[in-house]
Amino acid sequence: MAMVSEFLGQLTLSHGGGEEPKFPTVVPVRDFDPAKDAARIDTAIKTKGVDEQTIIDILTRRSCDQRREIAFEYERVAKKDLNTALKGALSGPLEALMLGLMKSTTQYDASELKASMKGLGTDEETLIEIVCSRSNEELLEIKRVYKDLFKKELDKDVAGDTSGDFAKLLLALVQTKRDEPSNVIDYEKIDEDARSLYEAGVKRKGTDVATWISIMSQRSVPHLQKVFERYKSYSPYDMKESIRKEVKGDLEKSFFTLVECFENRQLYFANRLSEAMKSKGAKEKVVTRIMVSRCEVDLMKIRTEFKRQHRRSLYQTIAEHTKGDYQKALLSLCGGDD
Ligand SMILES: [Ca+2]
Repeated sequence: MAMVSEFLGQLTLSHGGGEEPKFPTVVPVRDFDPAKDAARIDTAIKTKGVDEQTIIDILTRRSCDQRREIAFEYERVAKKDLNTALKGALSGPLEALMLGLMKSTTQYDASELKASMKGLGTDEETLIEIVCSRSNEELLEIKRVYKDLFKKELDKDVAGDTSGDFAKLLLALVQTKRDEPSNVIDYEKIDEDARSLYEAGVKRKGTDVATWISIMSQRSVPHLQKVFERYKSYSPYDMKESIRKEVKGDLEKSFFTLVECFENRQLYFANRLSEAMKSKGAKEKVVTRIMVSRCEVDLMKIRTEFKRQHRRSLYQTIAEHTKGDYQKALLSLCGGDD
């Protein structure tokens, strides 16, 4: 009984109100039969050599809520947890991808953040990607789920794992103080922020990073888009060039990611996918993370940006740079060629 209520609780948690419109490639399947899916997965796992194709066909073509229902049915029939069974049956990047799919988008983001800070050292690249690319709403949810899952506050973990201005920027973002977009365009404020960004950076010796952080972590995205336009009337360098000139290392990467996402978040993900796949030995971690975390959010739009920017479709690029069952799973999440 405890299991049922926990399961229902999770189902309701995954529905937030008033969020941004979604452009998923993975949507609920019609005529859904979780018991049948669970039985097919059970057979696939028990098959000698494992029938990966069936597992991929089912789990990459069901919504997150449906995957949860399948997991529930599976546990009822097989008397074992589906995650554990998948871990035993699969390996390598396919295993990581499938286990990622068994989490909600928010749980997945929270777990990726946790993993990026676990143990000695920090995976700054992952930390920057998630903290700087997620919307205020997404970050609010991630913080809540992070605390739920790990019994710790996200900001405390971030503070413990980073330092200096880089830490200050990430913490300011994690505090989720960003204004909601307003219907009224405040031209005075746009001008004032543009001038402040210029005076705090390109205009002076050194950089007043605190001013950059406060503007970039507190203003709404549509406001900032106009600020960066206005910024060009003060500075000979645009905002991204100014970041390159003024700051270095993880701080530079973070500000750069932020501005890229303010301008066009789906293009940022498209470019990151392209880079990760072109890099030697395809950075599977990055590819998996973006495909799993965006397939029920905006992967359809990422596909459009990908094709526009790189002249090749995401589908063709995945087909070219990855292989085996992992490739089949990625192509299925991608959802089609463009
Ligand atoms: Ca300067």
